[in-house]
Amino acid sequence: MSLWPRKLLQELRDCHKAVVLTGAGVSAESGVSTFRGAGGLWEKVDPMKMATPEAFSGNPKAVWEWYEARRRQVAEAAPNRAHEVIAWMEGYFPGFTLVTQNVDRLHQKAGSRWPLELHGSLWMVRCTGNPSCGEWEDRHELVNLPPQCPQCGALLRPGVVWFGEGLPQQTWDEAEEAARACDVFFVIGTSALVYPAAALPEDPLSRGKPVIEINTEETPLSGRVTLSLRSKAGEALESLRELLLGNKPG
Ligand code: BJW
Ligand code: ZN
Repeated sequence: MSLWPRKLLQELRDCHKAVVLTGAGVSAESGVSTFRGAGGLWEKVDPMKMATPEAFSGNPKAVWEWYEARRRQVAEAAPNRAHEVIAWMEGYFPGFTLVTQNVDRLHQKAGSRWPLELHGSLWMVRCTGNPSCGEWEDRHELVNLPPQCPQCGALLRPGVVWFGEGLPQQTWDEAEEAARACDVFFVIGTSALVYPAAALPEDPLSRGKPVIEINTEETPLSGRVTLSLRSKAGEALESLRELLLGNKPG
C-alpha cells in the first residue's frame, strides 16, 4: 500500500502552483542538527541564551562560538534525497515556490534556484554599527570571534533572524503571496511552532486546498491537514517522485 493516496496523486499531477515550506527536519538526514527534539540544538543550549538580540549584546563571543560551530557542521554537510526531490519539484510543477526556515543553504546546494529564506542564512554576516555602514555580505572565513566590520570596526553579527526580530519584508511578502495563490501546499520537517512561518498553511487550509505534512513526529498542524505522513522526508519524497513519474503504480 502506497503512502500516497491515489486521489491526491491525481491532484498533484493536475496542480499548477505548488508551495513547499521546509524546516530543520529536511536537513536532518544530512547530519545537520535540528533545533527541538532528541539531539536538537536546544537540548543543550537555551535558545533565549543564543537566538535573541539581547543574548548577542550580552555575550557576542559566546553567541558567535555557537554559530561558528554550526557553520562548520553545515560546511561539511551534503544535500540529501529530500533536498534533491524538492529541487526536482521546481521543474515538475508549472508554478513552484520553495519557502524555507533553514539557514544552511542546502536547498541551493541541491539545485533549488530561488528559495525564500525566511530566517536568513548562516553564511551571511552583517554590521551592527551605524545603519549607514550597510556591511552585509556572504563570509565563510572569520578571523577572530566576535568578528569586526572591515568598514567601520563595529561588531558583525550572523545574518539570521532572531526571536523578536522581523522577517525580511520582501521575502515574507513573496511567501504569503505564494501561499495565497497555490493549489497544493507541502509542510516538510518543521515543528510548526515558530511564527509567522507556521501561519503560512492557514490560507490554503481556509481555501480547502490540499495541505500535505511530512514529519517523523506529530505537530500542531497534523490534525488539520489533508494528509500527514509520519515519515522521514527523504523517503516520503522519493516515493512521491517515483509515483509522479509513473515508475510505480499509485
Ligand atoms: C523530520 C526529520 C526527518 C526530524 N524528516 N521530519 C505568534 C504567536 C506566538 C508567538 C509569536 C507569534 N508571532 C511571533 C511570535 C514570536 C516568535 C515565535 O514564533 N515564538 C514561538 C516559539 C512561540 N517569532 C518571532 O519572534 C519571529 N519574528 C516575528 O514574528 O517578528 C515580528 C514580531 C516581533 C516581535 C514581537 C512580535 C512579532 C522571528 C522568528 C525567528 C526564528 N529564528 C530561529 C533561529 C534562526 C537563527 C538560527 O538558526 O540560529 O529560526 S528559531 C529556530 O526555529 C530557527 C528555525 O528556522 C525555526 C523553526 O524550527 P524548525 O525548522 O521547525 O525546526 P525544529 O527543530 O523545531 O523542528 C524540526 C522538525 O523536523 C520536528 O518536527 C521533527 O519531528 C522533524 N524531523 N527529522 C522529516 N528526517
Ligand atoms: Zn560596519
